[in-house]
Amino acid sequence: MSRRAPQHDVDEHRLEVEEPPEAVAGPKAVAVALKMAVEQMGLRRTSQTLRRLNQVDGFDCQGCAWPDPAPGHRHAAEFCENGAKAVTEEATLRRVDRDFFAAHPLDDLRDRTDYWLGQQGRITEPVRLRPDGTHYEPVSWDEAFATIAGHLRGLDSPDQAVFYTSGKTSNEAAFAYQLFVRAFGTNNLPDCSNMCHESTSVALAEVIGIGKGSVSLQDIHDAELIVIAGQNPGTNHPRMLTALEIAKRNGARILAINPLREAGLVRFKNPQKARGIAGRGTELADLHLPVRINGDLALFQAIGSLLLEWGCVDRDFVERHTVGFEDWAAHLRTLDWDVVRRATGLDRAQIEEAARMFRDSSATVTCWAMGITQHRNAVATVKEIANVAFLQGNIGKPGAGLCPVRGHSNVQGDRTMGIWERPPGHFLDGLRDEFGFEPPREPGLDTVAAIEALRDGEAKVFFGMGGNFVSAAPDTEVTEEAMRTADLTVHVSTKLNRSHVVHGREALILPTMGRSERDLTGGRLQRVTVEDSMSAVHASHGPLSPASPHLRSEVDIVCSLAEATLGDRHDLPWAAFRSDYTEIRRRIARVVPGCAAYDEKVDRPGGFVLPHPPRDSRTFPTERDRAIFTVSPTEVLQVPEGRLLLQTIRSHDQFNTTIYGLDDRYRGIRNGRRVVFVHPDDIEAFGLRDGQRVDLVSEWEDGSERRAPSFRIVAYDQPRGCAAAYYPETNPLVPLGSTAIGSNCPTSKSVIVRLAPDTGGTDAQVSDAGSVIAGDAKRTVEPDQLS
Ligand SMILES: Nc1nc2c(c(=O)[nH]1)N[C@H]1C(S)=C(S)[C@@H](COP(=O)(O)OP(=O)(O)OC[C@H]3O[C@@H](n4cnc5c(=O)[nH]c(N)nc54)[C@H](O)[C@@H]3O)O[C@H]1N2
Ligand SMILES: Nc1nc2c(c(=O)[nH]1)N[C@H]1C(S)=C(S)[C@@H](COP(=O)(O)OP(=O)(O)OC[C@H]3O[C@@H](n4cnc5c(=O)[nH]c(N)nc54)[C@H](O)[C@@H]3O)O[C@H]1N2
Ligand SMILES: [Mo]
Repeated sequence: MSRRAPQHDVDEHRLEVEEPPEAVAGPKAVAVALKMAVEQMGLRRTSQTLRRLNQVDGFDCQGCAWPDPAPGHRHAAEFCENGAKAVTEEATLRRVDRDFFAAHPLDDLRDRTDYWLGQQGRITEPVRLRPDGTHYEPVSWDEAFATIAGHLRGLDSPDQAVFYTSGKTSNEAAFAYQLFVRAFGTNNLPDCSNMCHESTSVALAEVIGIGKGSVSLQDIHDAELIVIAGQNPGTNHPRMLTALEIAKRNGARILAINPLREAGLVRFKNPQKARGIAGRGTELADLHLPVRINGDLALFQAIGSLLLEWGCVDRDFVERHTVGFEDWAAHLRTLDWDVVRRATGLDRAQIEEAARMFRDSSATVTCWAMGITQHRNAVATVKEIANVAFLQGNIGKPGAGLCPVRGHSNVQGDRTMGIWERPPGHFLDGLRDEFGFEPPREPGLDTVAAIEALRDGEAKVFFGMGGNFVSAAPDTEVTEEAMRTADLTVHVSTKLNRSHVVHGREALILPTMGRSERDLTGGRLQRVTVEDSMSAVHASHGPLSPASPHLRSEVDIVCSLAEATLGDRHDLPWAAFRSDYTEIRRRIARVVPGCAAYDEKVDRPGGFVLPHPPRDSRTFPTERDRAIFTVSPTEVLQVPEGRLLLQTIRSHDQFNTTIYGLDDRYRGIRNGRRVVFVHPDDIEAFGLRDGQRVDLVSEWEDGSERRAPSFRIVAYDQPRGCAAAYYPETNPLVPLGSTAIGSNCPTSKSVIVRLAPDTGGTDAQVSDAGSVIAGDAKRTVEPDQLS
């Protein structure tokens, strides 16, 4: 399979490569964020929004899920460069209105990148694409709901519809949405989690009894050792750097485990402090282990075996709170160090140095993200991380614990609210008892299974609550084809993206408010609630007036759709939900475990923290009522001669498929995204040269090949045999069938590729990269029209 790169995306005439910086954040970060904000929002709106971001009486950043400091400990500017970009992206004054759609037929929009589409601005009214239509056209809300309801009611079975969620949706909208979907009759609720931390959720649920992390922000501050594995906080969770700085000041050591020496793990200049502006900043990682991609399972086994050998065992914890220790220890005693060396690319001395850091710490927090979860053996790797924590009793005590760092700002809350294709029985019992109908019990489709069902004609309607399914999902060509076979695709969105232009026979875009906007649904000022990566739940109120008077909130959209589809079936309180979200919170309090008195508790300054038995009392609600040591085989991911193991990552200028700009400052890239980072010796061994353009061709076990054209080779330090390139440009390379065992998460961090002669796009005479802001995107509203 192959596809041409969009011409304006092949930016070889502008792309610049320089040395990555030695420190991150600092005044440069503030300057970059403010420039982008003022360009798109104007001065007044910039100050109006950023002032309220992450404040107790303000709104929750729609960027990442990193927690806020306790009330009283927040800065006047409690946000990071990338948080400011996320707000700008939403609060921009650019607009996509009916004239835009009239001027841009789908044939035109289909050739645009996600960057161009996103830069056009906020969508202002609902639009519809009729069967065989050439343009999206305005449609009334009522007609839109009637169209969707007509399709849904016409299905042979509710299981022929798929209801996706991205992780920005508020708890109120998520709860109402899953209630609607289950009342309609299906558990087909795939979400972005299925491509993200699903491996974590599955592994932790099995071994500690709950699929969430066990630490608080205070634990990070108090830790003696912080391990950061497969995560790039400088870009993806920049406010974590402030917590790491505090921890360092308190004496913590930091161990970074990452094939790349990410600038954000090296040195941090806190832009909120004079010291950060003037001085050299804080040294972060004490040790960086440049692990080979996918070597973490073997690495944690090796660390475990050394700790065992050195007698570093918390006997009391192991005896009182765990099962399976003996089997695990026996397995590690047979560990083959040659296999470890090949899997990790590290020698024994390096691993011993890391193990000594564990040995010398009596309170260790281990953090991880996509570098761990998006591999074939990801679930086993997370369990191995847990094994090492159990060994030293590093869970359920101050300064210690397991810390999966989540992605989307409310992805964890959405799951708590029931956005889950495999809901636990007790959750469904709760819904039944509260709402008096029998919810479906059959597990639904996750993201990969949903694509397969669409592809095979088994699913016919796709409904997306936020997100950009087509670009975010693996195997772009297969996914796009699957979407095209649908009878109807619907997206509740703030901005245009590729999922709107690769559509079913009929398509709708329902424009919604973002979190920065004042929600006056039902004629009253509504607030919503969200949960961060550390299970803290709190309220969020947007300060801005909505991007257009025709927008509706996600809650409103769900309730209206439910009324149109279900009529008075099951007699559910949609009108009450819509007129006052307090009514939804009252129901959440009665259905969702740990949420008693929800509405009162979320209003406390800083909100409240959901219960977590391992963290709170060292109780482990697993099948064995204890924490479970598990045994996994030590593996080496085999890469054939002449091939590379490619990981697909985020640049500093994007939020998932939303591209803020074309720079990746911390990796020394300017003005381009089609780059592939390769070790200089590998470049030479392949007879290639730095700066050359190549196609990336992935090879899958069934013999099929996938091609992503025209990437510029950039020599970059990392373990031999490894490579990195940006997502989503590389999603065409990830085979749909290549997923993690146990969680079905696409293996976006281990794709076997070869570098092939460039076939597409090199003839680009003019790079359009710089001109995306030109033309239609100039159609902005005046700031004075808004308040
Ligand atoms: N600004 C910004 N913030 C974001 C996002 C964004 O796109 N932009 N996305 C949000 C979302 S949804 C998520 S899930 C998170 C993602 O946050 P991250 O997980 O930090 O995101 P990635 O860019 O995928 O980076 C993965 C990191 O793992 C490393 N890595 C890759 N393979 C391996 C491996 O085999 N072993 C080890 N040890 N390391 C490996 C990579 O070098 C890289 O540093 O960020 C969230 N926050
Ligand atoms: N190759 C590869 N693929 C990956 C990954 C990877 O590392 N490598 N990472 C995976 C991960 S971790 C994740 S989480 C997924 C992300 O997958 P998604 O969550 O589906 O993707 P996003 O890019 O975050 O979605 C952006 C769109 O959301 C809409 N939006 C923004 N704000 C709002 C809002 O407030 N409400 C509504 N209704 N819509 C809004 C906008 O229209 C915007 O275009 O991608 C996954 N795919
Ligand atoms: Mo994510």
